[in-house]
Amino acid sequence: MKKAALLLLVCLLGISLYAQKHPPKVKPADPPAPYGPVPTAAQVAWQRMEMNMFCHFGPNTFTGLEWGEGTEAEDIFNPTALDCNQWVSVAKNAGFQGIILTAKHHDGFCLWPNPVSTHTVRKSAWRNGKGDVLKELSEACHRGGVKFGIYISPWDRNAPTYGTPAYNKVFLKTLRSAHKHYGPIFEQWFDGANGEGPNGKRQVYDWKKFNEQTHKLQPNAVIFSDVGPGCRWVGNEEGSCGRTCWSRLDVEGREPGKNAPSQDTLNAGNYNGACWIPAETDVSIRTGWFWRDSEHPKSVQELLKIYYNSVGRNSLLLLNVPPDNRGLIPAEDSLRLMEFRAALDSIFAHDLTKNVKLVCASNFRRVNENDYTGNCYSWRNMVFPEPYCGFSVVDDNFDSYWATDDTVTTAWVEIKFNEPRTFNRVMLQEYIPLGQRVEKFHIEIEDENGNWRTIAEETTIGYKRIVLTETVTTKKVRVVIDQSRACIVLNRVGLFLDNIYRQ
Ligand code: FUL
Repeated sequence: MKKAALLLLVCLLGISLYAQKHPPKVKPADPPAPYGPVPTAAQVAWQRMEMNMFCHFGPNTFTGLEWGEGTEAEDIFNPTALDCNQWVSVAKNAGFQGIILTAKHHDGFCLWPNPVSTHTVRKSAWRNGKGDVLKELSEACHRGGVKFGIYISPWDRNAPTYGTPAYNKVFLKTLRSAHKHYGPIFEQWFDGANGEGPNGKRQVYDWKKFNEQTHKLQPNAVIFSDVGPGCRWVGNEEGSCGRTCWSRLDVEGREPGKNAPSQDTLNAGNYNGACWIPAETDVSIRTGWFWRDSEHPKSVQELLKIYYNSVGRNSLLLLNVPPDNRGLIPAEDSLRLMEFRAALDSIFAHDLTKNVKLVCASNFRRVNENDYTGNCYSWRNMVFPEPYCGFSVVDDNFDSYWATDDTVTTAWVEIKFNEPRTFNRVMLQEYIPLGQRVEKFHIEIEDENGNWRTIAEETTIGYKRIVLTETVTTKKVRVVIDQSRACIVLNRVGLFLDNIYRQ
């Protein structure tokens, strides 16, 4: 009898080992078709950077102005201890993936020896006219593994040709000189301010040519402006993206500046927007964009609020950290950034879904109901893993996702713990290479009596959504997608406990 039982056990073990090595040869379901406009590979890579550092630096750093007149003497620009390696190390330690520098602000002063301008570092006494901030920063970024981007203001209060068609040619040459010598550039920043030039005229910009040439010389550069085409202004400078935020925008007949979509539209995107133009939230760590001795960095609480209202709302955060008149990031700003980083790490380092064993979904796509295991459960180390099952929302692979059948636009995914867990942040991600779909969802937990209780109701998700909830303790959490514009495609659900930010 004992022998028979042993034999049976050995057989079962053998079958199970065999099955693990030789899963049944069933054709997996087709992946979902893309829905609506979708991002380019460069836009996906850009969005995944999440947080970048902005550096406003130039004559204004020395005059205290926000908008220089364009008449400042070149010698005004005289950083006494410029060290771009320090900027890069601050950025890296703070968790920024890229740095964008004001290579030319509205005053027209160029931080590199632009051959088509006389208002540049070449004309200043700084380093006997041999200095080049673009060179130093681009090289420091390259060495440090941080991506490099540039802001080149089309508005120019110094260029004598400004306000005439000739200026567009000068501006194209300016762009060319920066793009040819300091790349690769991950983002080209065009602001929308368009005031008068030295001759009292306003410029009619040739945006089409500016964008075309940029794409030709820097094919992976995402172009920022009020209307993209790579990414868009979020509509304010307070660091707040819309609670509903579509990465879609209508730009037909629109231009940066006066002819841009309304600030509300930029904040929320267009529900049926024809183009994929995600929101970028630019905001300064201090009051102004340029350094001033009298100003100080925002608190960790304010920075966390900005983080939740930008990265947590389907936007990229571009945080301005202005170098001072020595050419260094002041100690108080870098210390504040380290505190901010430490806060983010302590909140997001412990994802409660990390070791979860069981995830259940009300639906997921497979060729037919009889394939594989035939129920809605999926668990870690499944013998026959299903590519689109619920478990995909807790694995670490960006490209693996939970996806429902083509016709299913309302469904839930449930995370089950063995022991109760406490959290107050729910992080969700849609797999944006296939478009943005979810327009209404809510989060439920099971209470100790076995009743489901809603703890949050929201609209869009997009690349990343962090929902702030009350602090709850539960063994079961459900993300319920109430309305999706096509089948649901979610690649991540994370659960965290934030003991730092006071909402
Ligand atoms: C605006 C500019 O006018 C400000 O000076 C600043 O550079 C901000 C980021 O963009 O359009």
